[in-house]
Amino acid sequence: MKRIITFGTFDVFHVGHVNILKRARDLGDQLIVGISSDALNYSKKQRYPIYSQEDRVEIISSLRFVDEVFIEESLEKKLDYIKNNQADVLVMGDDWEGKFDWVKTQCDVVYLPRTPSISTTEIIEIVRKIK
Ligand code: C2G
Repeated sequence: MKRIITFGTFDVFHVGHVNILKRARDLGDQLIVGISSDALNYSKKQRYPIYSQEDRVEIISSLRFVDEVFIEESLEKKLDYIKNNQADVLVMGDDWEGKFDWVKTQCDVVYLPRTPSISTTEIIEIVRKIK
């Protein structure tokens, strides 16, 4: 049984999110997703997500290729989350390339290419321009 773990905010859920979660799940048997809390998101990006953490948890846990979800409170706790969830592989998009190599003592780390031309930020900008 190979357990895959990944992390993200997954705000304004879009196809780039689907693609990384599906590809992550395909690397093993079970997919566990750490969803950034509203507070963590604020500390990283100086804005709160559009969707609350409760709604983001609801959306991600409804996906058939996701087995378990939990709230990620801090980037520094990554090693604890990996240990507690008995994960064998950490998967992240390649915008995080190299950033989590420090957990390689505990599990494999794989960075997957991002889906081009789509992001939450871009969607928010497009919607803002619509009158
Ligand atoms: N992603 C992707 N393609 C896109 C957009 C996002 O593959 N076009 C991936 C990102 O690389 C990431 C995941 O989708 O692996 C979630 O993206 P975000 O919600 O932007 O996550 P982020 O805020 O970067 O949080 O502990 C790490 C953080 O929680 C990651």
